[in-house]
Amino acid sequence: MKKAWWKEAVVYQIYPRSFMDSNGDGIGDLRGIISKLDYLQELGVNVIWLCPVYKSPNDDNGYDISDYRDIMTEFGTLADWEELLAEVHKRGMKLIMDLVVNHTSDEHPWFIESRKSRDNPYRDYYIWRPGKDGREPNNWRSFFSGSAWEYDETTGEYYLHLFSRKQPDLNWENPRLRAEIYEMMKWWLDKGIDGFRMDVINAISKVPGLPDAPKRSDDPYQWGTEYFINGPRIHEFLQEMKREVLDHYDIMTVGETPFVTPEDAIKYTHEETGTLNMVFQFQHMDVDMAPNSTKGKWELYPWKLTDLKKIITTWQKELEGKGWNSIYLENHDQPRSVSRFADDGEYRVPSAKMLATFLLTLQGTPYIYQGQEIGMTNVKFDSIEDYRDIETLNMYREELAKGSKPEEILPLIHAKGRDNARTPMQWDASENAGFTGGQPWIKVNPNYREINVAQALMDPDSVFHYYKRLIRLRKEMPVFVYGTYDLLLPEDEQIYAYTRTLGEEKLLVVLNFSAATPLFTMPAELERFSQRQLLIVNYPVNDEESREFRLRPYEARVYRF
Ligand code: ISL
Ligand code: CA
Repeated sequence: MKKAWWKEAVVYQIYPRSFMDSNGDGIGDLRGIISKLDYLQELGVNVIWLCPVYKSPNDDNGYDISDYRDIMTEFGTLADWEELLAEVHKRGMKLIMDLVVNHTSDEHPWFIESRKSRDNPYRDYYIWRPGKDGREPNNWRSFFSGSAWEYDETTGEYYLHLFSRKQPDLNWENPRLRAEIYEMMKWWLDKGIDGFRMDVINAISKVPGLPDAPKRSDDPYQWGTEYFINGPRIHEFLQEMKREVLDHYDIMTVGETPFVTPEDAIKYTHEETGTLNMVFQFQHMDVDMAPNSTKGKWELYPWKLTDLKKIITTWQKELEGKGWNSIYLENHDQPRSVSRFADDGEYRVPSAKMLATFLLTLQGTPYIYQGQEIGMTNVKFDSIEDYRDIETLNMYREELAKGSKPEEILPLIHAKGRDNARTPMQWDASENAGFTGGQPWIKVNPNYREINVAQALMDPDSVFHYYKRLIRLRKEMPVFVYGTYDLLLPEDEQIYAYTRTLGEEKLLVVLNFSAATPLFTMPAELERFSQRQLLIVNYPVNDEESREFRLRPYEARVYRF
């Protein structure tokens, strides 16, 4: 397997709006991030992925961009950003930027032009269609509820928006648009950034004709994913982008690619023929979604450890030696992993450490989302007034209109809402968690007095220090990065165990995903090793040498043979 710096890296994701506010306006900003770089350096991460910081009217918190070459007013200036980049590099870390090119804001100058007339030179930068029988051009549903089309009075046509109506989709069929995107990418790369995370990049090629989606429910609008996910020209577009832009820089690229299978992912990330270094797949994020659900993520479903194992193992084995995995358990769109996959109450600390062990011992590049390193949890606001996320608010309105009651919808938001990940970073026990001196744009999680960075730094047994130790181990031992993954105990509903093998070196990872105390027996195949050493564990141990032991709730151990 080829070595690469981006395979050995540990990435830390920053959602700037919620990270650190430097000027008391309640909104995180670039100077706030700069003030916390020493903290990230101490954690030991090598790469920072910055969610969008470009000019934006913030309909979707920066994923609706109105100027690709400037910084959002609330976050600071281009000069602040230049300083951030320099300070990141000074500490031996790298910076990757979010690239959102499936759509822009409707306030982007291209769209302002595009909507003016049917023969405007920018008309074809977006996807315009006449209505059909007095309705939308097709029945596609938007990811953020309702139709994916918006009628525009000026020209009497509709434009496509897979996300909010303030996020019109760009028309990648247009070579002039593509050339502009590549120029913009080079502009940032020439400033010295170290790569891109590419937002919904596998949605940029749509099936010509934009056919209606099959009717799978009573809803007037249906998921049309088969007509724009991994669309007909996607690999052609990415090959062109690679040739024009990516190949000319030593960078890392990660595509956000919902709905991909391992087979698709190999096409994107293949060592020889692929275009991206790795992709974010979503199959493990769907483990708690009802199968064949027409409601998508909002239909809750009790997940099983054996299902999670199947998904992860398939990805580990299928990509082995061909492509490369990205490993994540949470991000700005997902609930907190400790609340979702383990226990955020009594066993929060061992749970968060167990999940850290999982994240950092799989084959692939691990991504830590801000706050994960201190075991931040989901939040349960009692009122919809306290929520900010457009996806959540649109779903709430749509469900109310269908007749659901608030007390039926709120539990779904508590479990799956994106704001779970967007409450402010908890820095200390002072008011508003030390995030801001003013009114935060979204309320802090009330548990900040117990769960915060100041506490975590002081306590040698904290989740933070555990992450730090794991990151160091991963840096010291190539088997963590390059070792082959092999699953043990495929049928066990409590214990997730696997080995990693590189030449003569072997790791054994044992994770208890339950509050019970199951018995673990060392696999016979490991008995031929004369020596073993416990590298890291999330509880005090005195049975290091035993062949058989009971795991405590959410216990995690990594042995080296
Ligand atoms: O957030 C989701 C589920 O709650 C996903 O369906 C998400 O919309 C999808 O993965 C695309 O996400 C990305 O693009 C969106 C933006 O809202 C997300 O924050 C971003 O990660 C539109 O730009
Ligand atoms: Ca601010």
